[in-house]
Amino acid sequence: MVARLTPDQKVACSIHEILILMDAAKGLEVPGETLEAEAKAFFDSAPPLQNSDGITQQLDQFIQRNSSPSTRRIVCVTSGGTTAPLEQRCVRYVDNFSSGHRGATSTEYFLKAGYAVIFLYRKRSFQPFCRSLPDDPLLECFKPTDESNIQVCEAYSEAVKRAVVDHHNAVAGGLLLKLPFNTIFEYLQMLQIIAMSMRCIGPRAMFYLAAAVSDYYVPWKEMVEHKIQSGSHLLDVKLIQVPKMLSMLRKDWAPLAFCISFKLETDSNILLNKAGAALEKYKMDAVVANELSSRKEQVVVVTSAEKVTVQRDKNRSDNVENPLIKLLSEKHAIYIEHSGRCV
Ligand code: PAZ
Repeated sequence: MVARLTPDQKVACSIHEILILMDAAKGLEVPGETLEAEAKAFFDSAPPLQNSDGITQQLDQFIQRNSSPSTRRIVCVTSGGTTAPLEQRCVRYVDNFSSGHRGATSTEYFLKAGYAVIFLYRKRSFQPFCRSLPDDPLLECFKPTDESNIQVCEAYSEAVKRAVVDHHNAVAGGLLLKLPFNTIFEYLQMLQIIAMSMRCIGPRAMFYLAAAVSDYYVPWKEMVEHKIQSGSHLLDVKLIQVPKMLSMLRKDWAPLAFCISFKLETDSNILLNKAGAALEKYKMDAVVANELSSRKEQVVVVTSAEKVTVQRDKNRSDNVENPLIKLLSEKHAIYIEHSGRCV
């Protein structure tokens, strides 16, 4: 697909318009047999992931530590939005709105439910245990007492203490592994490495795919190296569809895992149908359907058997993620029991 843009500093904003155009092309199905070839082409041409050996090593240690002889469940939570760069030496990129709130908050509830969590998150997105802190915690939570000392402001002392202690306990206790990404290339390569590493725990693995993943990207080899210059009135940007890696995850990377994907729409009239279609197409165990403006209030968990509405308990000033993780954790336990393949 070719999109025409005006070449100025607002490229990242203008991308919104071409995404609307490209949405119309989403209905075009990719024949099943070409998916693997497309996925291979994506990975073959992606810029190699930095420190992939180090990441694999961290994962192996984390999974080992949380496996034998324990029967602890491990969830990979993906969080925040991927970027699709327009230049190899990237100045501009296609982005999306995702803040990472869903992934970060869910991570806290998964830890409470006894899971070990691999948190695959967009750099600078929301982090677990930081929900009660202000936007700029470093500058707003601390104050100088004299030239060489700082202290926590009274108003935030409890929140800072809780965040630091809970985060430290989870990471130092070997229950939380945090892996950052920026681009769609990094995200998909890391997801693949994580899934392959988690294969050995079979159905005890869960994927909770809350990240908003780019639908379209510029293949690395077709991307210009340097910053796009603003010399003419039109800028041609050719974006192609990102291969549907959910199918690869289900079929090849982690076939025994319990897989939850998310479906976001702005039109509530199409949301549940789209979630149902994704459930079937990608053979997910559940799809969490959410509508943009109400996503923090309610979601619908769609499975082959039922559609369950999960709501935030306003009286307890709760998060919708609390009941959501309870429900998914119960479903995962049943899945493990029924799979009969628990390792
Ligand atoms: O990150 P956030 O808390 O601002 O938003 C969460 C979300 C809406 C990105 C997530 O719930 C979701 O639906 N992720 C999948 C989006 C998609 O359909 O690609």
